[in-house]
Amino acid sequence: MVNLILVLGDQLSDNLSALRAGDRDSDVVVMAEVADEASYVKHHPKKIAFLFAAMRKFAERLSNDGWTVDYARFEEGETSICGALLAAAERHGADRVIATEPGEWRLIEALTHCPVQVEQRPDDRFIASHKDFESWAKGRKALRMEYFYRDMRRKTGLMMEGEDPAGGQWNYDHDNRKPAPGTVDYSGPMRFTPDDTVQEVLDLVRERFADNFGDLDDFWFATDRGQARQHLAHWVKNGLPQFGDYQDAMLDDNRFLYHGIVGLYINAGLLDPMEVCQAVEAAWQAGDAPINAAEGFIRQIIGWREYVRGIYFVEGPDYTSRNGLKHTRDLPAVYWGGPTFMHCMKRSVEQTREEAYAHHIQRLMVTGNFALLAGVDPAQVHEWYLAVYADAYEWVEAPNVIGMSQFADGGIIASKPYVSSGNYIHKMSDYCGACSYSVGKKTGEGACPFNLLYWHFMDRHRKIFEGNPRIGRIYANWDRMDADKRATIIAEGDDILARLDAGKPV
Ligand code: FAD
Ligand code: DLZ
Ligand code: SF4
Repeated sequence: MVNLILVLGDQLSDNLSALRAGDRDSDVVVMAEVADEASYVKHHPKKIAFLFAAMRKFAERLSNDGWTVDYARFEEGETSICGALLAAAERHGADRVIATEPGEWRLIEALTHCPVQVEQRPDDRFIASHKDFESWAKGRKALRMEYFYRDMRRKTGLMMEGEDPAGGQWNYDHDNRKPAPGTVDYSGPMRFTPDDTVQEVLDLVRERFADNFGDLDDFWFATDRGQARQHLAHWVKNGLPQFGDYQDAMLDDNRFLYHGIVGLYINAGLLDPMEVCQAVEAAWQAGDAPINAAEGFIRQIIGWREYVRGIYFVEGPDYTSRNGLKHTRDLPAVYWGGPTFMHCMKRSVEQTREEAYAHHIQRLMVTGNFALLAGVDPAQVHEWYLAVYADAYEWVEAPNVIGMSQFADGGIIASKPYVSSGNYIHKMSDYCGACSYSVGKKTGEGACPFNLLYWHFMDRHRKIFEGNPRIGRIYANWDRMDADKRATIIAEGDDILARLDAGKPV
C-alpha cells in the first residue's frame, strides 16, 4: 500500500520524521504551494519567494535521491494542504498520510480533520519534545527561560565541562550590551544571485502577491541547504566573534551588524539547530570566538528558541488571542510604511519592508516597544510580525510578540513589560541624531514620543505594575515629579495617541 509523506514548506530537512518513516521505493512525497498557506496573513513577498524556491529545490533533491515527489505548484490552484493530500491520495491510490506535526495549531487542526487519515509524528528537529517541556513546566510557579536553558545545556552537552558550564558561568549576557560601534568590520550575510528556480518564483510572486507589504527587489537569501551552510560558515568566521558584544546595538546605516541571519534557514529546515550550535561551539573551542559570543548565541537557540516553542504548545490555541492589558488601538499606519517623524521607527519599518528582516532589538525595543506603549491591540501586532518577517511562523512569532513584546499573556514569558523611554534607543543606537524629535526633551515641542508614551503607559497601568518587583520601583520617580509636569506628560501623550487614531503622522 502506498503512503503519502507530507513535507510542509518549513519542513525542508532530510531527517524529517515523516521522511524517516517513509519508504522511498513505494511511498510518494507530497509537497504543495497552496493559497491557504500563502495567504493566512499577507506574507512579505520575499518570505513567500524564499519558501517556494526552497520547497522547489528541496523537492528536486528528494527526487534525485530516489523519492517519487508529487509537487503542486501555486499556478495549479490548489487551495489547501488537505485538498492537496486528497487529490494526491486519489492519484496514487493511497489511503494514509504520514506527516510531521506542523508548527501551528491551525494546520494541526486542519490535518486532524482532513478526510484522509493523517498520522502526525513528532517534529524531532527540536531539542526538547513536547513531553520534555511539559515535565519541565509542571509544578513550576514561574516558567523562566534561564532555568530551562541550563537543562538544555546539560542535555546537549554544549559548552559544558562535566556538570559545569564552560568558564564557570551559565550566562554571559552582562558582556553583551555594548552600544552601537563606530564601524562594523563584517560585511553582513552571504548574498546569493537568484538562479533559474529562484527567478521563476520571483516572477510568480511579483505577479500574484503584488499587494502584499514588502519589496521583492534585490532578493539574496540562500534557498537550499548547501547555500545556507556556506552562509553559516561565512558568519561563524567573520560575524560571530563580535556577535555577543553588539547583539543589542542598532545602527542607522547597517541593518545586520554581527547578527547570524540564520533564523529563516533554521525555521524552514535548511539548517539544523544543533549543527549551527556545534559550529559556534567549535569556533569558540578553536579560540576563534570569545565565550560571551558563543554562549550568547547558543543560548538564543537552545534556550529562547526551544523555550518559546514549549510555551506556544503548552499554552494552547487561544494564546494568540490573549490581551492581558486590554489594548484595543488599531495598528498605526507607520507599520505599513506610513509617514512618521520618528527616525527609529521609520528605519526599522523601512528595513523590514526591504529585507523581510529586522534584528531582535529593533523588533523588541523599537516597533514592539512603540506598539505596547501606544496600547495597540496585540492580535493586530501579532498579525503584523507574522506577515513581515521571513523567519516568522506562529510557534516562534506568537510567544515573542504576544508574550515577550506585548505582555499580553499576563507575564508568562516576560517578568516585566519591555517598555522604555527614548533613552534606551539613544544609548543603543545612532538613530536619535537624525531624528526630528529630541530624545533629551521630556515634554513640549519636539519631545520624543517614547518619552511621553512611556510615562503614559506606566501611569495608565499602575494597578498592574506597581507591585511588580522588577519595574514597580519606577513609580517612585513618577510620584516625585511635579504634578504639573505629570499632567503635561499625560496631556501630550493623549495628543500623540489622538494623532495616531486620526491617521496623522507622529
Ligand atoms: P541572531 O540575532 O543571530 O540570533 C540567533 C538565533 O537565535 C536566531 O536566528 C533564532 O533562531 C534564535 N533566537 C534568538 N532570539 C530568539 C527568540 N526570542 N525566540 C526564538 N528564537 C530566537 N524569531 C523567529 O525565528 N521568528 C519570528 O517570527 C520572531 N519574531 C519575533 C518578534 C518579536 C517581537 C521579537 C522581540 C523577537 C522575535 N524573534 C523571532 C526572535 C528574534 O528576533 C529572531 O530570531 C532574530 O532576530 C532572527 O535574526 P537572526 O537569525 O539574525 O538572529
Ligand atoms: C509560510 C508558508 C507559505 C507562505 N506557503 C506554504 C505553502 O504554500 N505550502 C506549505 O506547505 N507551506 C507553506 N508555508 C509554511 C506553512 O504555513 C507552515 O508549515 C505552517 O505555518 C506551520 O508552521
Ligand atoms: Fe526614536 Fe525618539 Fe530617538 Fe527619534 S528621538 S529616533 S523617536 S527614540
